[in-house]
Amino acid sequence: MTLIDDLNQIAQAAQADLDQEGVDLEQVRVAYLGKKGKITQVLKSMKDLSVDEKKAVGQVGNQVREAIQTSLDEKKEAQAAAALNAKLAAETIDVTLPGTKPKLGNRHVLQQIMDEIEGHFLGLGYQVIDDPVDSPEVETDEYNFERENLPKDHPARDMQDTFYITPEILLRTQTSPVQSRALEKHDFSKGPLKMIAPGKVYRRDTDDATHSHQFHQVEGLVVGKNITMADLKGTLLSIMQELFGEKHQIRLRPSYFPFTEPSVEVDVSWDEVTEDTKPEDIRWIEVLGAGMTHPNVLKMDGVDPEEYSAFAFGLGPDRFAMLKYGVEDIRQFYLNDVRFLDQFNKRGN
Ligand code: FA5
Repeated sequence: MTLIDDLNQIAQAAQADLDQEGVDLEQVRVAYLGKKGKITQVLKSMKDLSVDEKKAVGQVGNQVREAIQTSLDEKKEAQAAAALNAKLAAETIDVTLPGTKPKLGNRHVLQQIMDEIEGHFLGLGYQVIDDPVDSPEVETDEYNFERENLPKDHPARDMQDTFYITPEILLRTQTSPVQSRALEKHDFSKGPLKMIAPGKVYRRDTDDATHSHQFHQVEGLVVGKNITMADLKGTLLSIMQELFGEKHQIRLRPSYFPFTEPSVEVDVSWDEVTEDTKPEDIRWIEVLGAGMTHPNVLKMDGVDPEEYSAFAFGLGPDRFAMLKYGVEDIRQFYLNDVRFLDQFNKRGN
């Protein structure tokens, strides 16, 4: 067998190797074309041949080398293309599959109630004060208590103990201080003051099913000429019927707040009240405090009580939400449990 036959056999063997599935191209290259590869070995044994024979064998050797190299290159390209195709096939997107719906945020149930209250009072021509400058949660003792007719030694302060930052600066216990802040800025030559102030308040109450150390209030204040208790009652009836339904009634009971005189506690009927309902059958639930603003408070805010009168109220949206939706524990509103909050998702997403 001649060296040329050897070379042709090597060419066939290389091709056979390259045709194998999943062949390692680098291994084939080293085995056939490498320094110690099969072609080099054949060419090394040429030394005993004549010059013409050497030329002929050398030529075939080069041809075989080139043929193997070309096959290797082709195979390399084919392998790369196959790898790319496999990757593309694996990454195919099935556009007919249902998409993943992004979860949209939703207004908190307490915010929903406050927005409802706000909407009602905006309709009655009230201004809404809820910015941190005119309705700050960090208040002074003066605005939170003293201007509300609660001097430092007043026993009624016990009902609203709070978190103090300094002896004079505290977290507000009620939205009532916004009354004084609004009155200071109000220009009566432009008409009466009608405002509500929704916001967060804080008390050193121990958390339980009906108390939270941080909760919400919506303050209301109307100051003008000839404002009477009848205006207060009509206003409160309108907001209660907005929140609980047209057929619900309210009841005013005498109460005490240092900043109103007379003061009332307001109950709303749990069930609808019709002409046939007997008064003794109505179940009443206490929902807010209100009253005619004390002359001292008006005086401290620079308003002449001989000329102007006023009513004020402070309601708790947390308790409203509990009543409206039958929530038995106020703490549910503050746990941030999405399963609970989703029940009030009006968008249904
Ligand atoms: C006040 O805070 C008065 N400033 C209300 C007021 C304003 C009266 C203007 C007259 C004129 P009171 O402490 O009762 O009052 O609180 C008002 C409402 O806040 C309560 O009816 C209740 O709904 C809610 N509330 C009070 N304490 C808590 C608490 N710890 N957790 C949740 N809600 C509370």
